[in-house]
Amino acid sequence: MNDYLPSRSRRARDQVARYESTNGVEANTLEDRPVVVLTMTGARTGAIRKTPVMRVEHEGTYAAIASAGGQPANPSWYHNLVAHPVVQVQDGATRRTVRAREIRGVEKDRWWSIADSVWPPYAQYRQRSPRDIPVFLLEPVKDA
Ligand code: F42
Repeated sequence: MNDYLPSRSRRARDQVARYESTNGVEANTLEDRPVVVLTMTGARTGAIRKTPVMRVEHEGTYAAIASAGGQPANPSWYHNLVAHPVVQVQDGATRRTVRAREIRGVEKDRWWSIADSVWPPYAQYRQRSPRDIPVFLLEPVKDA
């Protein structure tokens, strides 16, 4: 059950395919802002799922913003990260195994300011979305 099921979104799956096949040399931006690729396990299918998200990084730690453009519902990948938090983040040629942890409160506020500096439209998404947009920290998984 671990086959790769590409996204229904053509833009997302094409970006992932080009990003992966060029080690992030191509298809590495959205409107000139940097992008990374998350590889995860589907919450319901157990299949491998991939999605591009903005590259929100600070001092070696990454965050993933489940904004889905401010849409009313969380993106599917939100549920995948909750169900199976150990995921992979590809930044250029570098792939890291990380554990996704949803953050709240002061910690979340701090990461919003980092995220907004990378992708200013996040502030508009927060204003217009009826949901409290989730933010995950992607923390390195240490070897045993
Ligand atoms: N979306 C963000 O939320 N944040 C970003 O920072 C972001 C940046 C970004 C940059 C470039 C780009 O091209 C797209 C970007 N997006 C960003 C959009 C993002 O890639 C997703 O398209 C968007 O967030 C919507 O996510 P989604 O997972 O809802 O995507 C839909 C269209 C989708 O493809 N669904 C899949 C499908 O084919 O049906 C996946 C379904 C899935 O994962 N199913 C799970 C399973 O078990 O397999 C179950 C999930 C469940 O609901 O339980």
